[in-house]
Amino acid sequence: MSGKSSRKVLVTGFMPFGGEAINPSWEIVKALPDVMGGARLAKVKVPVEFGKAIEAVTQAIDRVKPDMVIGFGQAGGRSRMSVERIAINIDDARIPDNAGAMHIDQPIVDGGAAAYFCSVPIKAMVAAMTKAGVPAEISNTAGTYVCNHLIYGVLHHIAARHLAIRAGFIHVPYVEAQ
Ligand code: PCA
Repeated sequence: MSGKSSRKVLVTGFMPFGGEAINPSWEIVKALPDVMGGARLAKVKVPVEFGKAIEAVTQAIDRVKPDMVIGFGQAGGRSRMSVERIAINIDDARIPDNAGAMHIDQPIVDGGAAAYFCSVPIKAMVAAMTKAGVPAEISNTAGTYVCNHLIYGVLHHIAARHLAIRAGFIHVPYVEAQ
């Protein structure tokens, strides 16, 4: 397989957490076709665990060598698709992760940048979703739990290695079943 001209997008969704039976972020990713808009999609189901989440996705980045990474995560309290602008270098959990770890006021990367901006066109993404009839908004915080942790870790991995990869993240509301 040469795959020379075909772009690759790594899409990620999370496992259920916090006592839920499903995570809509993975339901979305699972439902996506393997080829979309001329790009080949590679999918990763990410554990809701500090550390392991970053490992799962950065290992997939090194294996797949995508042009773009788009992560999805559940944000129960939100009513629209939230396109995240930024990830900050802090874990401050309200509930333990799926391995029982509870990070409080803990940097994700010691001595790392305070924050990284997502490198996808967030306003164009919101406009495209809105035009398609999907309620969407820009979000200026991805929280301080495993989603922010993952975005920060991925953007740090890309920056530290000077990779030509754009990365973004979308928080999605609960589905009706929840
Ligand atoms: N949402 C959580 C972690 C996993 C998920 O789907 C969050 O917003 O941090």
